[in-house]
Amino acid sequence: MNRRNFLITGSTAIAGILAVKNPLSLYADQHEAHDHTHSYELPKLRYAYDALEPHIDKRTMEIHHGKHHQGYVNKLNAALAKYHDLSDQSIESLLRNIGKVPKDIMQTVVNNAGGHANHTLFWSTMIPNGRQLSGKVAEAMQATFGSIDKAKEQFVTIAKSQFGSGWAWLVVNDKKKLQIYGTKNQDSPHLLKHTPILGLDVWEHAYYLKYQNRRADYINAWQNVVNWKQVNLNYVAAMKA
Ligand code: MN3
Repeated sequence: MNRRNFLITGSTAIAGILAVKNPLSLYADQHEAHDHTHSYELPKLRYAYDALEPHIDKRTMEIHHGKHHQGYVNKLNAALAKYHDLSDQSIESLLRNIGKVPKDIMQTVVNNAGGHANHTLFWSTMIPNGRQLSGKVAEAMQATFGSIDKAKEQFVTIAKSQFGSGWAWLVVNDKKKLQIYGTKNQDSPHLLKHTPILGLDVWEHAYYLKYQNRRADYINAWQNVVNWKQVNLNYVAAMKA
């Protein structure tokens, strides 16, 4: 291609872009974007569905993220449809201010805003091959629980013994101290004004396809994909907040 042809091709391409971006279509884009700020969305994963294999299998990830998590997001948005202003805040803020949510949708918001926040944290604290535990959170775990091993053991015990559906959590509580506990269903630590920095989903939907009744095997396998680097970032952010 000679220079003259290139210039013609280039200006044709620019004309094409301008034709698409006419004022009407720009307005449509903005309008759509504006609507999106009033609803919650399923976050994209930072890794592929099969990236956590063999510890967490691809099919479980597809259904867990694409169906279960999407379901919480859809039900949350449906519940908030008639209380538009409530969704104009972060999911954490919605949960922390649960008292401001109207009674007729409160439990639906607890369940589905909880489901959305819990799973969003869950995906972000996993990564292929995992990351080493170090930094401020490691120091704090040692100081709070006696040793890293004791902290991990306590977390695993909570996860294994959670009866029925629920979560195990490592949180920064309202006194800025680390704490480990479990919650039922999708109850979020944010409801207590605690900041979860690591969560493990022990609902059967999180592991049944691969592990069936062997929850302990799932919990052990999950420990290979924990992104402790992210947990440390979460810890540092929670302590500053
Ligand atoms: Mn789940």
